[in-house]
Order: sequence, then C-alpha cells, then structure tokens
Amino acid sequence: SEKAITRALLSVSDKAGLAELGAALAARGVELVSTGGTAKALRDAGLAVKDVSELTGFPEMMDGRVKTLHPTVHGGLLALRDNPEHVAAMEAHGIGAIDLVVVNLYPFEATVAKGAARADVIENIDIGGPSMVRSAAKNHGFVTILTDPADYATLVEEMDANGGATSHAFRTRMAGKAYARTAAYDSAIASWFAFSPAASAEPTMFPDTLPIALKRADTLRYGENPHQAAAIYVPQIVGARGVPQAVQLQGKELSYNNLNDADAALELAAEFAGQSPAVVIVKHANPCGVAQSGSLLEAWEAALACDSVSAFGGIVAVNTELDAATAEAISAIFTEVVIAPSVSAEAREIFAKKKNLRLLECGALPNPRRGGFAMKTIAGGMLIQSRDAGAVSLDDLKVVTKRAPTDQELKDCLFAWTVARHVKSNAIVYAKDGATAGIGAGQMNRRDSARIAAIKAKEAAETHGWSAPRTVGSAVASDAFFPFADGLISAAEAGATAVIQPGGSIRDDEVIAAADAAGLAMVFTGMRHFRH
Ligand code: 93A
Repeated sequence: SEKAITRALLSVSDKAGLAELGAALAARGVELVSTGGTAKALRDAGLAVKDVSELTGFPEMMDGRVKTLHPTVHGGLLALRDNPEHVAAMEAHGIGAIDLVVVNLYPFEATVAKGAARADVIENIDIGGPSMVRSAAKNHGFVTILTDPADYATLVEEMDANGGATSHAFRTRMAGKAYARTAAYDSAIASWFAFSPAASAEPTMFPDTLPIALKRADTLRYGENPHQAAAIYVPQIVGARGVPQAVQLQGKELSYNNLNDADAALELAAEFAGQSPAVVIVKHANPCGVAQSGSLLEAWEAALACDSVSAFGGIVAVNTELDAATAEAISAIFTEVVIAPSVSAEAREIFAKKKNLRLLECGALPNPRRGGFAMKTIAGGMLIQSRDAGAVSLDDLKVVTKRAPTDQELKDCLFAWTVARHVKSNAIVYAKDGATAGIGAGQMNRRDSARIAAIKAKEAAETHGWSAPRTVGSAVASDAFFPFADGLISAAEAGATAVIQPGGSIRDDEVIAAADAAGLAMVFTGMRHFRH
C-alpha cells in the first residue's frame, strides 16, 4: 500500500486556498515546510511551519532568487524511496524525504500582460519553483506535486480515501499537469524574448524553435464544418485588439466561420479608421460590398448595392459608431454578425428585435499596419511570415499611361486598391465614387476575376434597374500585375477608365499599350498584395 504523506513543502505565489489546505494537512499530521511569504501566510492562519532555511542551513538570499535551490530540498524530492543507495545517501547527508510539493510560480505571464518594465518581468522568471515542480513530478512514483489551487480539495479527498496517502493514478495525473505547466511557463518566457520589443532592441525575427504561448479563450461548437473540433486562442500580450477582444452585446454563440469572417470584415473596416463612415460586408471571408460615404446609412446602401445577393447572411463591419438609421437598414436583411467600434443605445434597441443576430462592440479598431506574424499549417509543417503591413501612398504611385488619372479616378483607384488587398487572390476590384462596383475573388487566373467582377456588376445593375453597371467609369484594382493584356482589356470592356496595379510583369509594355489604346489611365504601385 502507498505510504502516507508526512512532510509537505509549500511555496506559492498565489496564496488562494493556502490556509485551508495548510489546516487540512496539519489536521492529518503532515509537517509543513515553507518559503518566506508562504510560511508567513500559514503562520498568520495559526499553523506551525518550518522554514526552508532551517532545512537547508542557508538563509533565503539574493532577494529570494536562492531559496529552495539546495540538495536538501532536491534530494528530498528526487530520492527513490525503494533504492537502498538513495536511502543511504539521504541518511549520510541528513536529507529528509518530502512527500508532497505544493508550488505555483511567480506570475510571469500576468507581469508581462500588465505591461511591467523589463527588470520586473525578468525578476518574475521563477527558477526555484519550476525546479521543485520538475523534481517532484519526475519522482511521482513517491511524491505528489500540486501546481493548481483547483486541485487542493481533490488532494484532501485522495488522502482521506487512502489512509493519508495518494493513489499512483492521482500522482501521475498531477505530474503530467505539472510538466504542462512548466512547459507553458517556459514558452511564455521564450515568447517574450522572441517577440516582445521590451525584451531586446532587436527581437529575433524567426527563432530556431517557435515558442507559442497562446491562451485558450474559448472552445467553439465546431470548426469550419460540423465534423471538425475547434477552439480560439489569444496571445498573452498587452493591447491585442480584434474580434476575440470584442464584447458580444447580443445574439447566438459565435461560430468558427463567424469569427473568421468578422475578422476579415473588421480588418478591412480598420483601413478606414478616422476617415468618413465606411461599411464592409463579408461573405466566405471575402468582401462582397464596401463603401465610404458622408453618412453610415449611405455607405451601407452603397455597399449593399454592389452585390445584394451575396450580402444575404453576411458579416458587417463598420469604422465608426453604429447609429439607429443604419441599424434599421441592416436589420431589414438577414445578417449573421455586426461589428462596430461602438453601438448607440438606439441601435442596440433596434438589433434587440433580431435575437439571433450577433452584435459585437470592439472599441478601438486594430491597426492595419501593425507588425506581427501570419501562420498557416501545411502537411508536415507550418509557414510563418510577417503580416502584410506594407502600404503605398500617393507619392509612390507611378503614372505609366499617356493619360494621367483625374483626381476622382485617383481616389477611386486608392479605394479599390485598399479593398483588393483584402480580397483573396486573384483579386480584381472595380470601384466608383467610394464604393465597390464589382469584386472578383479567388480565381486561378486574373482575367476570370476581371470577368466575374464585371458579370456581378451587370447583375447588380439589372437588380436595381440602373441604366448601366457601375463598372462604367470606374477604377479597377488588381492585387498583382496583369501578366497579359487580356485581363486589362476585359476591365476596359466593362467600362473601367482607370487602373491601379503593382506592375512588374515582363509584358508591362503590352499591358501599357493596351491601356493607352483603350484611353485608360494607369498607375503602378510597385507593391503586390497576394492573399490566399
Ligand atoms: O527566485 S526563485 O526562482 N528561487 C527559488 O529558490 C525559489 N523557490 C521557490 N523562486 C523560488 N520559489 C518561488 O517562490 C515559488 O515558485 C513561489 O512562486 C514563490 C513563493 O515565495 P514566497 O513563499 O516567499 O511567497
């Protein structure tokens, strides 16, 4: 049968439940040994405690950096109780066995999360704690290790059910949990060194091994499809902004696809932060209507007009406070998710009638030019790249045609360009008067994207009874260069008068000649925005 616990070492930063546990152990005849703060908390609770320094013969020193790092402690944890040589060594060196270790670590993650100064973060790297956790967990054949106050009550139940001992199954489970904790703890430390600008002047761009310290924010009902399991994780950094940080004001639980689409919508709406009201409607992670106008309601109407068929069941993001008039108009069609920096009280009342609609308030919009990484798993590995934070300004644009764009064409070019970088490649976006007129996404050749966008614009004209599709007199953006003139020619046929594209094809001359022949004005950005 298992040996009853007779001596416990307690050393905890989080003192929650400590006094109760200490009392329960003392009542079961367990001797308590503790480090400074923990010993004080136990004594304050009226319990008898032995100081670790009494065991080691060394005082706690160097601001507590060296408290438990001593053979008396680690020998007492690691000795195999059924190994005569180990037992002899314990006797020879006056080492007493420690049967139970209760440790939780210096709050490194919380210290980083609150934005503490570098020195404070470093001081919160626990050394002695994880060492004891790992020693005790290794020797779980004999020693019980607890790293989570949530397990205190179970320990006492275990002891009562086993004559003061714990079961091997319990010790094994706690050992696994202990190593998961020290692994996550070291990941958080490595992440901070790798990615935090506070850690070093020059953060290591791509460390040899990737420390991923993400915290599960939620489990989701299912993934992209009902037979897939899913969860959402968030980084433990200060100031993370996006859909996971938004507050859900009403509606059904967010699904995996809702989160993915809401992110696509919000990232594009964020491009218009601080500008005139803008509305983005997303379906299947691609925008199907985007517009900017004098009022949010007008922007909504213009965005919806681009492709009202696709907008059914869409995800809507806006760049400013959501008002009552816009809420009323959005409520008129079936919408899955609406996300806004803020939502007025009247708008909330209007949405309240649509019980299922998920309404999110995100506060400040994410910075579209922020740094960070984009990751994608592939069979056998993972691709990681810096985010596409590149941007062009007016000064970077190079007019390559005989005709230069008019001011209005230039505005529409830049608007179309902003949308195009958020559309899956190959992306072709027609825009006119601050609204998308046709969007072609995700095709395997650029000409098809140009044609699909034009077809959709024609259908929108039929739906709305317009005399001509809004591609007539529009600007067209292409996320990457036109490899041949055909894509540009079909854009000209759809009525585009201005083109914005990166340039850089070996056939640029042909493409420029085709633009000149059709009387188009064209600018090169020199920057490509593939998105897959
Ligand atoms: O600074 S340490 O890395 N050096 C140690 O020897 C040591 N031993 C325990 N930190 C150490 N600890 C940690 O102290 C424990 O992991 C626990 O988080 C904390 C408890 O200190 P106190 O009992 O003084 O509140």
